[in-house]
Amino acid sequence: MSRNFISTILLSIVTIPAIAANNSYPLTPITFEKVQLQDAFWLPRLQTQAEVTVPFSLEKTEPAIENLRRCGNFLKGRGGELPFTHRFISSDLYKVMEGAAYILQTRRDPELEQQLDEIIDIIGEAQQEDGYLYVSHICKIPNPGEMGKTPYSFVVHSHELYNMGHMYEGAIAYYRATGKEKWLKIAEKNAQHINRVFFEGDPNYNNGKPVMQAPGHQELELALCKLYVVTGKSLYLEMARKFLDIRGVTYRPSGSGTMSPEYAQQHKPVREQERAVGHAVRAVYLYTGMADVAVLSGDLSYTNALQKIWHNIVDTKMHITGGLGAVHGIEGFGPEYELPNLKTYDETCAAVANVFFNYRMFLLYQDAGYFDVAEVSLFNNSLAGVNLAGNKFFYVNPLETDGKRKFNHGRSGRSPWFDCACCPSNIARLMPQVSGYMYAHTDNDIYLTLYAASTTDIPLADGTVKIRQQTEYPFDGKIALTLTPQKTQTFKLHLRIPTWAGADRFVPGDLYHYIDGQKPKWTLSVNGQTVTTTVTKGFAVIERAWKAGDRVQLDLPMPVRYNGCTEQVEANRNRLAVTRGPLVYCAEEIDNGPSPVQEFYLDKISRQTTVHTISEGILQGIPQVTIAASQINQPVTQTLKLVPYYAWNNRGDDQSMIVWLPRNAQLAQESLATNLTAINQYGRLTASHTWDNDTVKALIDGQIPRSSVDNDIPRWTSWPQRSTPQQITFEFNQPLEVSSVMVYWYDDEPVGGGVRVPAEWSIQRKINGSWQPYDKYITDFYGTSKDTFNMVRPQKVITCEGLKIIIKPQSNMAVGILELQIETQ
Ligand code: FUB
Ligand code: ZN
Repeated sequence: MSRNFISTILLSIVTIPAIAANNSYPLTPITFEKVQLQDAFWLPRLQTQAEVTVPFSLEKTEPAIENLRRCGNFLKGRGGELPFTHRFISSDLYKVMEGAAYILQTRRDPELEQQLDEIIDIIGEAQQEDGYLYVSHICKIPNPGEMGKTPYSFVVHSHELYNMGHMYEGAIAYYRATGKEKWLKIAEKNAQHINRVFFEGDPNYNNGKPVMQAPGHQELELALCKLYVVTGKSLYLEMARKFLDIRGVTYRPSGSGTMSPEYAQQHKPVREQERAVGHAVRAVYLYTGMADVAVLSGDLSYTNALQKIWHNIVDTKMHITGGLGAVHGIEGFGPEYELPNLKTYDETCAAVANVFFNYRMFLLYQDAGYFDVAEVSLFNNSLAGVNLAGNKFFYVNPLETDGKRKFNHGRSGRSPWFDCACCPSNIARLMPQVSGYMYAHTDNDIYLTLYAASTTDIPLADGTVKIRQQTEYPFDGKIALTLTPQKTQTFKLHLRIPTWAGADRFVPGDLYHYIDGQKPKWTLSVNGQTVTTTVTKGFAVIERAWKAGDRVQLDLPMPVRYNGCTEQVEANRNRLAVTRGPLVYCAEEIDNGPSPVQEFYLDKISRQTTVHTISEGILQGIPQVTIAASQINQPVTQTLKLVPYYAWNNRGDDQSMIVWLPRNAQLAQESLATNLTAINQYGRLTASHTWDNDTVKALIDGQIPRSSVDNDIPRWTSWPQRSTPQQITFEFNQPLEVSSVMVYWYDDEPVGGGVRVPAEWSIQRKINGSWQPYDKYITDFYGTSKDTFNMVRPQKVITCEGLKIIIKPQSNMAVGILELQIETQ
């Protein structure tokens, strides 16, 4: 951390007591619906959001609607099918509805509004009289598993409270968009029920004793804060506070993996936490909620912990893309400096949460350093979560791939949806909010944070100031402003000078630093006159009597920069990453092939970089960077083309990609070897039965199917055995550390055959000579989706001597597999 930043943090601490006085963030954002975008970066994405992502996502969440419908039918005694088992599918629907409501806040769309009204009616019918709303328990579905046997009996994993948090956020957004109260009332009824059950005691739950346990998956805390703000009812803020204060106090799991005390941040009372641990989304939602409660309640005792945790993240646990939660097994934070590239997890939701958390920290401390982290996370990891067309998503966001690894829950590219669809639904609600991150103010200060061509009105104490901003940010750093106060008016204009625009680093924290020695100088002028000003808390501040038509020009040069990483991160030793402005760049095979991009290395750093705007195709309008690079087995220097990380994987899935480029040939050679080594060291492979025309070896022949009815590649099937359970058994040559199993089912329904995806399946693993349950990761499924790999990860990586796939066919059908991949550490 640079000295500057530490001192600004200390300064911020001094300014905090102001919050206690009025219990709101010291900075008030201009909310997204009050900012009119004219820009070429966000505006098209928001259009795609409204026209593709939200309608598409509403369609994809139809099963969640159906489950709520069945629940309503059950409650009204109408009979019908029971809901299918899922702990939190309704949360995905609520998040998509939240995104839809934000769209309704910016433009009228009677059809969308009606669609939402219909879903809200269904939600209303699925709520019990007492306010409880959790489909599976209301309908008493058999085998509730991790939901616990009865309501609130397994709060650490049931997601009952997580679902409701997302419902409140959706309800509030819809209320703000339409003024209609129905959904908000459903939310309030639920919140009051939760208060009774958790803090007072309700005879119908937990034998009448208050449950007094914090949500296993945080979210409710921050949602209760929003409910408090919109309704003004202090009960909700008190509840949020109580949930924070009992965390790690009234209940602490004592197992390992998803039952470890750290997994859901229950290892210590929240004020005593100092490091980011456990499941990343849970953690960062918690920190976001803590910031809200601290501010709204005026109790700043949470902020000490937040600052320490923030440093722990940016100094040791954040990828250069702003990605958090590098470790697969727990979808979470690993030890300090464990930041792999190829095998990182970096769930899209965690990056989105990183934006939410850092934006709150910025509003609290008015320090641009926090905003800089939010910006990097937004432009890089978060945006990479969705394709440019708006209908395919990354759950997992690696910083390198060989094009073959099925890292994204069974795919080597983005997926149209997931059984666990938290990430697409988070994208659906994040995007429409982005213009709300552009301007903030106090009575006498205007803050410009995320630059974008836009206009807005800022209400200061002495009158409203109209601002017109012209820029091509983030592709160009020239920002031109025209200010029109109602009358000549004195105020301070704060312009963010991002960390990336300085000489030493791309993003706050100790992990990454520029290594190219460039010292670009930003400039600032008012009405054509250069202004020299100091930077305070990351902002250039101009205070003067502003009059209508005053022009401000900020020029943030955007040279191509080379970044090194602290030596403690093993994966980045002797490697460089290229950035430009707030964007991280990566090399993709499609621009540099036919060889994998792992062949390139940067033994010399050339200043001769070029930037040119791509003129056609899906990446049209995006600046491509070209640098000089060496290539294995090539005697002369080559050029390497790079595109922004957020735009990768828009031109085909099976392409290699790399962010951290090796600095020498040996390292390039080694990464190539690691990436391309076959992961199949399977040993002996047998099946309970194989049809004469098929072969069990097809499972591991490396031929990736084009679809589940791909009849052009070898397969294994149990034909003609119909309805008979089957087993596939691997006996490894030596014990392997298995980190996932992926199955691509064969299904010949389209051609009238008798093989179908199974009714169900499971895995066992062999440890010390005996077959034991695989103990799958808590939010993974034994999927039976067609046309994709179905990936199931273990709760934690365990060395085993073999694996058994146990398959139960559908009635009167055989089963088949086209390809099976076992990923090892
Ligand atoms: O548990 C709900 C969501 O599913 C989490 O936030 C994600 O990490 C995924 O596990
Ligand atoms: Zn997610």
